[in-house]
Amino acid sequence: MTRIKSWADHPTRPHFQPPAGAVDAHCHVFGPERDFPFSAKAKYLPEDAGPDELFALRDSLGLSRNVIVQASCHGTDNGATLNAIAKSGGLARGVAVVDPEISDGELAALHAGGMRGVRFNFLKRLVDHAPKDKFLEIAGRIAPLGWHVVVYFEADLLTELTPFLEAIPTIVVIDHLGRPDMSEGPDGPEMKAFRALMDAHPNFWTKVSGAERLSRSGPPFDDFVAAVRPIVQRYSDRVLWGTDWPHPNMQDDIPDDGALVDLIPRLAPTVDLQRRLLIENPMRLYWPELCSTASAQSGSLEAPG
Ligand code: 0GY
Repeated sequence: MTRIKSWADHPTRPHFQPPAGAVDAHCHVFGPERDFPFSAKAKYLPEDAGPDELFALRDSLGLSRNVIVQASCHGTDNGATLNAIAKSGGLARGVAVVDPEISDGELAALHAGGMRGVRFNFLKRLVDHAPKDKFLEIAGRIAPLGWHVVVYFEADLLTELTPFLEAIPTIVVIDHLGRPDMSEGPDGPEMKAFRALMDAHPNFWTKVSGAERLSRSGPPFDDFVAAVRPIVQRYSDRVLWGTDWPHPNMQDDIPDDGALVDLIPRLAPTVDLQRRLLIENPMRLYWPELCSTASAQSGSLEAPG
């Protein structure tokens, strides 16, 4: 397999200045392969995109923290993600992918290493198996740690997966809005079905990310903005935003990360919405110890530590 380079070396500097403390709540690291080889089951082989590059991007975009999601090319060996978290000086946390047979001791070690969630991936092009019964067992075991579940699926699976999602006892974060078809506008059938799911389940959150994957119209992603701005408004206390750097698997139309940051004020047009999306919501989920009880309810934060 040829190794894929899926990110731009010199993204533009965004015009939008994120508020101090803004969190990129969906990004990945790849390798470095010499220290953290890719899984034998990987469906794509990326070039190295390690913590140094991730943190340089964070700084150049004006962001403050990262939530690093274990990428499928590393399977259930979370070493590369843990390495990046360890190098972040407290400015990164993570979402793990775990084997159903993982021991309690290994889960505790992941927690100590900064993991705060597990990801269940249902994309057939990325994983061979997605055993719902095993996933529910894992969900039951991570709940006492205060973790949540991140799920990645495409819109054609939404109906079939709903009973499974409803059985998860934690917050459920849906990656990239469950990948709806946006070509029919904000009220297309898949957007409507997604909103109905969010309406019915107050413990479901979503990431308003992936414009570069979901948009049919391409930059400046007007169709994505039209479909997603109402989502940010309606579920303002349970939305997250992320770059998705280094954009796994993308080979054509590699996005400009600066342009993705410039989508933020179009998705979240007020300072209050931007603060929830970029700071309060991700901090509650990933750095709850920095949010006091009273302020977690009112939405304000302790000084970052
Ligand atoms: C994403 C999307 C993708 C890949 C992965 O773990 C992964 O490999 O998540 C994808 O190919 O759609 O959010 O990173």
